[in-house]
Amino acid sequence: MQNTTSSMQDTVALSIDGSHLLERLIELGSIGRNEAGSLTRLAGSDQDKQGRDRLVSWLQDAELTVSVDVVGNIFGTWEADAQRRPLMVGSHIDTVIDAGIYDGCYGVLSGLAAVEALKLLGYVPLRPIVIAAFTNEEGVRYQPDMLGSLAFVGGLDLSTALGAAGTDGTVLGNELIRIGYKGSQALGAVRPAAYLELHIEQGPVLEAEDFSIGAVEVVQGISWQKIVIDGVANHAGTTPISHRHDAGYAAARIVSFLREYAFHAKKPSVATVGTMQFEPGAINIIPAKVTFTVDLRDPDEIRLRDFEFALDRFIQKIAAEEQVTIKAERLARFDPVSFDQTVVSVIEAAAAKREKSCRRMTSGAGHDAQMLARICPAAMIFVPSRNGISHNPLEFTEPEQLIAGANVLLDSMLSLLR
Ligand code: HGY
Ligand code: MN
Ligand code: MN
Repeated sequence: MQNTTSSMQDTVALSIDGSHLLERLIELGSIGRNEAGSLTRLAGSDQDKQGRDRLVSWLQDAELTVSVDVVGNIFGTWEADAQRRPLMVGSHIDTVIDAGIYDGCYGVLSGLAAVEALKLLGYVPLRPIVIAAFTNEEGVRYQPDMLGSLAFVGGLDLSTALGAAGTDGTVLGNELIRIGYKGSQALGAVRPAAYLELHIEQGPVLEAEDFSIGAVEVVQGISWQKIVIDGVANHAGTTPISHRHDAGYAAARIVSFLREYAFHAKKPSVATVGTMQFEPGAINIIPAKVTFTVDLRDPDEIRLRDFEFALDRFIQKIAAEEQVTIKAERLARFDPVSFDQTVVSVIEAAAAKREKSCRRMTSGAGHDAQMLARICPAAMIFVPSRNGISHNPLEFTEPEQLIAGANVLLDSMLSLLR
């Protein structure tokens, strides 16, 4: 796509303002910290509002048109020929509990930095460019995860999205109203021509193999369930083992089954029990009820289904052995997603142009891009995570790696805009 300053782009080594990006990452990462200093900005929370407000002010400073849709997705649009579908660049700014500062925020702020770099150069886009921050990508307080982008692409109806029940008894729609982010823009009012998402890898691959950039071609499948085990409360001292209906024991058996199955299934199947509550929860009462979550992932849909089936069979076995009742409720289920090969190649070419080593890879984490891929060509750019750590305050990526990734995003955007 030619434009008034395309020749300039070819000659001037276009780059984002790296120090400004790093400053904003740190500033946004300072919003939502408790007195102990840990960072949590769960979707729809006061902390989420503070982060959203800060992002909106940055989008406005960049003279983008800010809009919010009915599930709270935030869009900053660089207006151009409205007859042409926009290029969308996005991610999320909600976080997990006790989070790092890069997950999601890095992609949104790098998209903004790329737009600012283009504006500074006098670039005149012939199609709109939209920076997006999607609601509740993490899925910690409300399920499913990627809820905002899923609703945006038409994968979740509005009432179900707004009616999502929080782990804390709240309802997403009410919280969005409370924090002032239940917008008026209809779902899917923006139909992107293509979507790019820059994100930290959150895993060990790029660092272990010494690559600067990941050109992501697949996001693995995700299966989230809530398991409720009902046993019988009884006295910890007087109840013979043979007389027990111990919900805690049954839960422990399921947790170890998941690890053994995933371990013997060989990589890349993974399983995680991240939350577990005991009731009534006393040292000397055999647990009457245990509620916990199961997160299964695999890039192969058949293997993921096999895992779900094996878990279901094991649950039935344990329920019969311990004489407890076990119910499973689906919280989220997304098949593996393959990204658009043209967009993946654009990312590889952009990395090569910057002389950054790049490898194609699968994402172990879920991302908004896997939802956008349902409605337009989409792909992701990864940068390394130190020690492969994420969803942890130790999450870290070297500044020069962050800046390299943002410049590859900028070049990929320009290629797609052409
Ligand atoms: O769970 C995930 O993969 C993402 O961080 N929401
Ligand atoms: Mn993320
Ligand atoms: Mn995350």
